[in-house]
Amino acid sequence: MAAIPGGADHAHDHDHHQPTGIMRWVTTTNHKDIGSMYLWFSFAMFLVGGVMALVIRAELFEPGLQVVDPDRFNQMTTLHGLIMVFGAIMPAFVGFANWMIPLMIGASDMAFARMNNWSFWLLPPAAILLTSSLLVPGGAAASGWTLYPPLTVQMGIGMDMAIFAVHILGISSIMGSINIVTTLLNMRAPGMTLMKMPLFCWTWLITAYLVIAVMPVLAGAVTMILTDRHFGTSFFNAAGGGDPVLYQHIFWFFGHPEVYIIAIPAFGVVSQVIPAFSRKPLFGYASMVYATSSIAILSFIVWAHHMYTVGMPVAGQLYFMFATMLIAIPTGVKVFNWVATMWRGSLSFETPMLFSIGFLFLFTLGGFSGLVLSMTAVDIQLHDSYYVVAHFHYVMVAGALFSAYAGAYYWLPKWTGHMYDEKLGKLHFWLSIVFFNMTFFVQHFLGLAGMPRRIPDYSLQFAEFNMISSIGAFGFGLSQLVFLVVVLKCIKGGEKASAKPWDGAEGLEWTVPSPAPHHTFETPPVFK
Ligand code: CU1
Repeated sequence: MAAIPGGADHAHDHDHHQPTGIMRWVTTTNHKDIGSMYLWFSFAMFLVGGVMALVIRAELFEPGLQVVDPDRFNQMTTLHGLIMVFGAIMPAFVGFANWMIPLMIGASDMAFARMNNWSFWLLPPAAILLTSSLLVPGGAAASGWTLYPPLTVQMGIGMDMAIFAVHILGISSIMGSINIVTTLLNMRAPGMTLMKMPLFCWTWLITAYLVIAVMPVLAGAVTMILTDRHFGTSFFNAAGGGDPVLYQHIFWFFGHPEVYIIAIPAFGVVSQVIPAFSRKPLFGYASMVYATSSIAILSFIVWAHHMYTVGMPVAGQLYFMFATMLIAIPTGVKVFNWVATMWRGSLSFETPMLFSIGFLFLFTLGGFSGLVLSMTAVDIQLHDSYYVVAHFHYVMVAGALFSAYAGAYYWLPKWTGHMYDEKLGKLHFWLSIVFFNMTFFVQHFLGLAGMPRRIPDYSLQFAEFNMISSIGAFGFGLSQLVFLVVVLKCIKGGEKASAKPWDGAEGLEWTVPSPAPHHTFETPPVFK
């Protein structure tokens, strides 16, 4: 091989000195290694957050207090939310981004390969900090994942640990997003214009901007809680001239775009999978890009639909109601495009397609219950009820988790070189979709009947639906172990995957030479 200083040979030379064993993973700058670590980490966190959900559902299996005391119960709801949002879903999609973006655009790696390593390795300490706060005096934050003051100004040291963990997790996702933006804008193969990028790349470009815009807002909000707690400020303390409602405004200015930080990469995955299993190109590519961008922009101007009950002026309520309803338009465009992609396609229903169609049905259902909640008059009745819990689990689980599964099954042959066990994959899908609906569909009825969220006990009238929901939750939790079996089996062996295992409209990432020419920013191109 001809010697190109700082070029391909540099990488080649490097191979001889590469650390092995655990040090390989600690020091790696390879986007595939880092992608795999993100995915494994997020699955581990998914199981930890899942166990907490099962503690919650065990307590709610029947009326009365049986499993945990109310304080522990509240700590479970808080950590379940924080872990699932920041530890499971977001890192999962950053894992997909790391694995697939360089392959999709023909880049050799992410732009900042070492920062990529750092972004990942910030996550385990943050996760340990957050979960170990259960062990300190007073226990973990018991405020719910939204960390509303004045409650959070008064809690014990577990709250400080949660704040610090949120800071670290935020830094990690900001660095990951800077890496993604830089990679997508600077390292595309010649000829790949922005409007030729696979849609997954587009969705991550938009998501990364959202992350960079709103994670610092959350960091600001929790830092203000921190200074209210320890440094004598009164941002959120009415006695000192502050206002607890201010926190809600700042938090939800982050929190609503956060919903789309979770959902938009999921849209991207589904937009890769549905065309492949329809043997057709994606319908309405340009409209997908514009719709996704519109959703992202609108997500900044609807935040107070989470706070209709704080006593805002009617004009404010009306504004936030109509602005929220506007989001249904670009979302409708996307759903229409996915359906039109399937229309008259040569469909097949392997596991990735099943999860994508499951996503399509159930995410749309979650969108409609969101539309119900967007109406101020209705929301004032349903605020802080199980209807809200049902709504956002349709968005988070059937939306984000199902599409993550769609992507994982779709790309497992690319990642491992083996086909996964299709029978087990389908079993995983059907168990998931049945138990998911058993868990969460009935929660709509609980909410409509007036059952409040974040409460460990309830009156007898809610008993039946809670029992159904809890059985569903345990079924759902156990079903996820099928996925673990599928992945381990697939890594260990199985039928060899061909270059185009789905025999259809797979994207560029399946055929691109890998690794591509060496041109990350950290080994600058040499001028000849
Ligand atoms: Cu929102």
